Amino acid sequence: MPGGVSSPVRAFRSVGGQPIVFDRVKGAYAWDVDGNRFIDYIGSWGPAICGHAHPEVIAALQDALEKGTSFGAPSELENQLAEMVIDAVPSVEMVRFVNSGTEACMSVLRLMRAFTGRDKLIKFEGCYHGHADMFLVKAGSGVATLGLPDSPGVPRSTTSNTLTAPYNDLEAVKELFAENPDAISGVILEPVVGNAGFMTPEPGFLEGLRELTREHGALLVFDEVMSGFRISYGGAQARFGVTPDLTTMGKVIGGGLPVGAYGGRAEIMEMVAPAGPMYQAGTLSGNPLAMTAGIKTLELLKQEGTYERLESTTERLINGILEAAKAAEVPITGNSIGAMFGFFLCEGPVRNFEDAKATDTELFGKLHRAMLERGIYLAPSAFEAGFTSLAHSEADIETTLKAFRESFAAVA
Ligand code: KE4
Repeated sequence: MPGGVSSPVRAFRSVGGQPIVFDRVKGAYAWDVDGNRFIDYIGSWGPAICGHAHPEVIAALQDALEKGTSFGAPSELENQLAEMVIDAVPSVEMVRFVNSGTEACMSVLRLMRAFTGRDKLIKFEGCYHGHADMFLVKAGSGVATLGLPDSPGVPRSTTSNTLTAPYNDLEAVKELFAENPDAISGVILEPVVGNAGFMTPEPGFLEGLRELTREHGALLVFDEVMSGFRISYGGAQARFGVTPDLTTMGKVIGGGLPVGAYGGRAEIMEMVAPAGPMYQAGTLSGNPLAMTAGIKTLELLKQEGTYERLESTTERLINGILEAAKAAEVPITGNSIGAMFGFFLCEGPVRNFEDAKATDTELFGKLHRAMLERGIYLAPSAFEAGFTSLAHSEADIETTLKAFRESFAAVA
């Protein structure tokens, strides 16, 4: 396998050392093939928000397995999960399930273009919307991690319609609209960024984009593949009170099985085949196992007090990390929202991807290895976020913060 992995960021290229090969996961923990246990702050990059292999999710899957693994036909399950997503996410009146966040984002771009009849789109530097060609322009996540100048194999003709602006920069977006009158189908962004490291929207940024897109007859699209059901049960859009026209989702809504989804205003979604002419299809879309895991996961998340608990766990963690770095006089800036957190090893503030690049990636690599040695598994890149779950206990957080204190002292 290229690089020995199924996805680039797992190869530890930017932090050095050999990747850990997992044998099994449970709750907040992962065990490698040698039996070493780690407290896991990646959680499969988002899906494991209830804790890995939650007993109720596993039990529901066991029951579903008895009834087969794939129908290739409508099932009640996909309707049930669709209703839960529609009830939870303010912008979603209608939803289509696919098999990954990449598929959700490439489909939503086709829909943006079909609905407006316009070809251009605006994305933000450092944001990652999966690996479809049109989005591989100044992308985040693994593209940033590996320091790739985007990617070979992507024809100029494919990305010539992709315009980019710095995150949190409304003026830059205004200029793009002025330079491209009636040509921009919409603006897509991570409303809370987890792929350039962790960045939050400045007050007024999301609201400003909502106004600008409306003014120019363009669509506002929130890519909530990572933030969905993690920032709050209704995602970042519910938390910040800004409702986009379309939303992409993934990760959490599949409870760890392959899933993606895109949804939004019925008037727009009615264009999707077979209701409308915009084609998009998938053999395993809406498959009963992913739907079952997603339904059970959302049922667990919907319970009273879930997000308060996730928020307080994550705040304790990030505040402890900042204190540990300061005690070792290591420059750091960071914060958290909901069950997502992140930090940059630089003075900060980090408002956009340019600022994020000031982070000391070499020092991050040393910190990452020092934490691994102490049994703590962090994202193997300075340009990713951290993920907590309902399974991370107070004791786990204390163990983690002790490891950070020792590691910062060791690498300072
Ligand atoms: P997938 O195709 O990987 O399911 O989703 C793509 C995607 C789209 N949008 C956002 C906001 C995302 O965070 C992602 C995927 N996130 C990365 C983590 N940085 C997945 C991890 C990986 O690539 O291995």
